[in-house]
Amino acid sequence: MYSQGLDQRDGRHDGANTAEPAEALARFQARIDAEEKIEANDWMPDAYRRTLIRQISQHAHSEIVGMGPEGNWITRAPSLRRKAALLAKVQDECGHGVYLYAAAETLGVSREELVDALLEGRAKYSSIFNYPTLTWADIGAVGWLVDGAAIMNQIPLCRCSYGPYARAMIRVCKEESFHQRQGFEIMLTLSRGTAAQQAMAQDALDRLWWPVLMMFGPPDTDSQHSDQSMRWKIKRFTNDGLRQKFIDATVPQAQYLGLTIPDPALRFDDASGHWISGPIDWAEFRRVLAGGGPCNRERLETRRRAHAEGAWVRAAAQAHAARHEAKAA
Ligand code: FAQ
Repeated sequence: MYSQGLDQRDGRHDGANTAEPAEALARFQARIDAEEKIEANDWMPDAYRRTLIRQISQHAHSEIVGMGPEGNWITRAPSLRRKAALLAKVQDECGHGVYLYAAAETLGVSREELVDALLEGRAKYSSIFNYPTLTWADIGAVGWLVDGAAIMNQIPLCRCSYGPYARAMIRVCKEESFHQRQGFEIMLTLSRGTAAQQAMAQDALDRLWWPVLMMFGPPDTDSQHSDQSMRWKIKRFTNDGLRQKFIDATVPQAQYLGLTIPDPALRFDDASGHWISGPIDWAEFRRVLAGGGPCNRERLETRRRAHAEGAWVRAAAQAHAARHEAKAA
């Protein structure tokens, strides 16, 4: 019930729907290869549509569930300035969820269907949001690392072949970049602070580093969807490719902060020019996806409660719209 399994209607992701003429599929692929944007009313293979609905809705759910871990700290932010920035960030995340649900709706699903899948535990959202935010430093680390990873993954999505998703990503990325800055600035303040503050910053990095690396998804060898999504130019880089870019960008930032990446095997490889990470515990990733993360249960219960408590708002909005329509008629 608390797992993150997705309701897949036919389980095929290879784009080979036998009912679709080979000629139409070839024309579609030619448009993709020519870097044309696919728009909502254009013909598209059924599997392309389903892949996008899956990815965009999981992304939307991540933004909405992701408000929780930070929302917990709004009332405990250490100053008015920190509180205002955190409030704005959490509101932005809500906005991202709304754009993304709207982008998914252009593919012929309703927001209600998508939200029900989340609330019933049938839809996935990013594994990272099943970890707790235990101290104020976690808010810095979430901004620095989680938003940093989100940007690394989302900048290429601005060039996704599906127009509505690509356009939504442009604004989302601009806002994520402010989020990353505010997180890094919190970490900078703590790491230039007292010994206790430095220890708090290091502890947040220690707990979040590995879960953040898992945000990029399973290793390429285990990624079910990457090959087809790359052919369709939904994804522009593989999971491992983006994870490596993130590690290369983040290690020097940690060094600047005077913090230690909790990976004794981490080393710089002169030949490739990359930071090489030690092994990632993929058993932990699978456990979190199966519902066994530290906060899976709490996150879904919070969403269900928020949805139930918001029922009167939805009812009032619908009544208002119906009155307007009646008046116009
Ligand atoms: N957590 O074959 P692949 C944010 C699933 S936004 C949970 O490699 P794909 C903003 C995957 O869905 C963070 N599930 O899949 C923020 C698939 O399951 P399915 C979210 C994961 O799609 C910041 C299965 O494993 N960003 O943080 C994860 O080609 C701060 C096999 O994987 C997006 O959603 C995971 N980490 O590549 C908010 C970006 N990784 O559907 C608040 C858009 C994989 O077959 C505070 N999404 N899975 O049952 C993507 O780019 C892709 O979907 C990937 C996965 C890269 C996440």
